[in-house]
Amino acid sequence: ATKPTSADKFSFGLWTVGYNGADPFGGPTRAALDVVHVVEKLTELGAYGLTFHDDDLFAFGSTDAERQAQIDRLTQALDATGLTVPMVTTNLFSAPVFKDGGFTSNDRAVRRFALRKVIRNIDLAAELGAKTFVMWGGREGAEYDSAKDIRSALSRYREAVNLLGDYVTDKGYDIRFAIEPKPNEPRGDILLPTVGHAIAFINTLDRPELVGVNPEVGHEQMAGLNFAAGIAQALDCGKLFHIDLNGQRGIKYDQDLVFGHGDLHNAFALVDLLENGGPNGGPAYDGPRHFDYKPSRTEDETGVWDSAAANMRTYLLLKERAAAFRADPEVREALEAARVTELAQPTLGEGESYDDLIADRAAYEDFDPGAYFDGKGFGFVRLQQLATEHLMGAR
Ligand code: GLT
Ligand code: MN
Ligand code: MN
Ligand code: MN
Repeated sequence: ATKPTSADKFSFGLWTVGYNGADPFGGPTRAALDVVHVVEKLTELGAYGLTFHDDDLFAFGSTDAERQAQIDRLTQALDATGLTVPMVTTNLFSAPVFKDGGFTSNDRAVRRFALRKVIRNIDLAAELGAKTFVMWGGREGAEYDSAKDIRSALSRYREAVNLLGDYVTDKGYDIRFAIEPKPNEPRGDILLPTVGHAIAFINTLDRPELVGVNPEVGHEQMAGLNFAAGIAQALDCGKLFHIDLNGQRGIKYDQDLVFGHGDLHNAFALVDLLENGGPNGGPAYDGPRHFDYKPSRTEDETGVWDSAAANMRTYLLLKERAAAFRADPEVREALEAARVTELAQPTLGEGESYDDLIADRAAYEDFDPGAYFDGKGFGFVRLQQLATEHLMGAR
């Protein structure tokens, strides 16, 4: 079951496999890929979806005719292959005009232009049947504290998302928004830097139900955070609308490695959570498994497709390993012994009040915290070793 099928809901950004290898230190190592070729290759490899920014499909500044010609070429390729477009996003970061942001540029004319660019692309997203519209605000931020009034910037961000929420509602579009956090790069500091910041912001919007998050593995790890734990919290508040899977090694520049080619333990925990963390042990998330990685700058086109396949194969291998972990009787016993399952039990009994708790001598007066813990470890290390052995295929 490590051969991807459309039921696995794997999707890729056009900008991922399409990355030409340019970086701040050197030029491209690969030629641009045509969108029709990308649709064909992704279908052949077993993906179900392609996502894109407006500027990935038709160059910034295209005429209406050039834009439409590219949309038509994409639509024909989708019809021919059955590939879908589950998500669309707008590029508010590549053109020089966005160097100080789109929704939160200090320059009001830029903010008005950014909104128009997004609205136009939302219309396209609706036309193509995309259900999610991602907002990655990579240029929404600053290098200098004196340069940006953060509270005004957040007000303008809120104004933008509220307006777009009104727009999709009035148009009757079946589209929800997913904000993608990132702590830095390209800006020195980016607004809404982590999943937690984004969720707190979403709760201040006019239509919070329309907006969730699109967390990226590497972005949370750049902030030193535990990605799987952040995803668990996003699920806890019903905000996991989309997900960007990739790999990152530690707190440094955004590496966008293949999924699993970074913190493999956390990738295992993540797949286990997504696939087995639901209320009855089933999937906790049923949206696209979207890969936002970059084929390394050292690779040729064969390496591009090898790396695309590697993302999906790693996900499916981890899914198999997580199922084996959950099914192992020794793991079940270790989970019990470590009281992992006991955490699901409410701390107070059914109908018990704080008065009842205060009256319960066993909870306090007769509870001896010293004697209680003495000699009784939790056994978390044994459990983690079992997880590690399953991850390694040793059990
Ligand atoms: C850009 C960024 C990604 C975002 C994309 C969506 S664009 O490549 O680095 O993390 O998901 O705008
Ligand atoms: Mn990234
Ligand atoms: Mn990225
Ligand atoms: Mn991303």
